[in-house]
Amino acid sequence: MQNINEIVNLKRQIERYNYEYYVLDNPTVPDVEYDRLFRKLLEMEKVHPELITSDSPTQRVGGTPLSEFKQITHRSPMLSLNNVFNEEELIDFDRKVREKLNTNEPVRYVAEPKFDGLAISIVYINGVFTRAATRGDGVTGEDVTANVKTIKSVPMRLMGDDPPAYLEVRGEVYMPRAGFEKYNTLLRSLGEKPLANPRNGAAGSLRQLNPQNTAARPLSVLFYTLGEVFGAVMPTGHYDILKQLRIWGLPVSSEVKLVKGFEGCIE
Ligand code: IWH
Repeated sequence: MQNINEIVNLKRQIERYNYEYYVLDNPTVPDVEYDRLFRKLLEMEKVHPELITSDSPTQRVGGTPLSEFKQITHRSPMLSLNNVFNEEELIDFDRKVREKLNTNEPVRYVAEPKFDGLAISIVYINGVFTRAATRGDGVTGEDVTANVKTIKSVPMRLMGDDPPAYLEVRGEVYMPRAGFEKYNTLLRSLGEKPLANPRNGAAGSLRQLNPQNTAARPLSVLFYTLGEVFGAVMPTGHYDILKQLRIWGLPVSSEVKLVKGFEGCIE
């Protein structure tokens, strides 16, 4: 009983430190203290293997190599975005939006960056990380659960007391520049072929059948939209949805702004 409580508290503490370090980019303890707690958890789980849960921070790199990826059909298709390349096309887009909304008022838009990585869908059931799939062709993707688990900025459990029964979030797995350069320096020193660019780096990293390989790559994630949600009342506006994702501890870009009309978009 005492052990259960201690393990539960250790797991929470370590995931909180992960969140501060990888999501907030603002650690509150020295690395050696984090390391000490992690080793303590490993030790306790070795003595009490029956207390190991799938969302334990020690289980992020547990997986044995797969022989292939399972296919997963998305509950709703993962569509791609349309582009505009100049002001005229943007004004045209805005006009169509206002026609559909039957309004002459300026529309409130959310301006945000588009990330160059790999689109991913993650399902949390009762707040626990359960499954991750690539976008694939938009209808069917690959089950990359074990690989995505190794990305430390992906929470294994949502924050807060009342998570949805079923939550699908969608975002982009990407390789930050600094990590990309560092990883290529390592590859070159080993006499291996460097990654062509960060996007290929991210895609190749998620396609590893051995999660240990994925764990060694510098990957990060930013969430930008919802898939299907059951058992929760979600905000209706996109901006408020992003705020809710942040409250759950999911990494969302901070370069997101509510703007007014096409002029706001251009600005
Ligand atoms: C020995 N790090 O991954 C060691 N400070 O809250 C342990 C941990 C880390 C390094 C070296 C670089 C990095 C630190 C924290 C949390 C997670 C994590 C922290």
